[in-house]
Amino acid sequence: MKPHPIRLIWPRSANTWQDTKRIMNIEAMPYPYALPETPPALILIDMQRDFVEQGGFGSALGNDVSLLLKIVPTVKQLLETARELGMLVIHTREAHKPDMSDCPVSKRNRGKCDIRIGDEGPMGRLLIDGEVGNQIIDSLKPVEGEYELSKPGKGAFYATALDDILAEHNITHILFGGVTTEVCVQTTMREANDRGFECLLVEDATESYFPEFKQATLEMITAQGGIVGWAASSDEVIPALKTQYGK
Ligand code: C5J
Repeated sequence: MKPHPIRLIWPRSANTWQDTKRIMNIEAMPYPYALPETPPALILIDMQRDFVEQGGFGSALGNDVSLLLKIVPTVKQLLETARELGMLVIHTREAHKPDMSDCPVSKRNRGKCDIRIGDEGPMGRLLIDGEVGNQIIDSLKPVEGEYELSKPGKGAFYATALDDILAEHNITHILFGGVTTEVCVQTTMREANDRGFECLLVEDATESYFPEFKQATLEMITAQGGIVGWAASSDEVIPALKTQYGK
């Protein structure tokens, strides 16, 4: 894969406390999350059939996908709120090019499964752009004005335009949902935190095939004074967003 060109990047300055008029706080762990004057972005990670439905990559790895399906109504509520309030919405899909030139051999070979990334499964080739299994599930399909990013890595910043999109929209705060909590969601949140974004994970809008890993992730990101960011439930997040940004 072509290496990312070296760019001289200075820390963001737009999200210092002086720049941000705080009106509304969200009750969160480890302490209240202060919403900025202009709406945060919502990033929904990999709500694609490959992970959430039977016959995709997740089930090929031997996971029980029903756990992930349970969060769909909450993710939908969050998405509808973001749409109603005109928030920037970004959907990601973990996807490789059909020629798999962006899939490291190490990634394809990992694990002891019968079918691997790029192999034909019940919903087409696993984790390949354009295949049925690679689509965002019907109930969360992106609409006009929303971004749909295909990402070859676990983190959504790696080899994508995410950083540029967020800068273009002057985003300083990001709300996260999606799957799986400890893999692509956590990786992306850590990448965002390092880039200076104020990140909050909506805890009932994310899920793992391993409930104990989800719990550990929530604890890890919020530990040490929110070393990666905040976590809050949609019951706290949605009303606060509506109060802060509703007409
Ligand atoms: C995984 C993801 N678990 N979206 N991908 O391989 O978390």
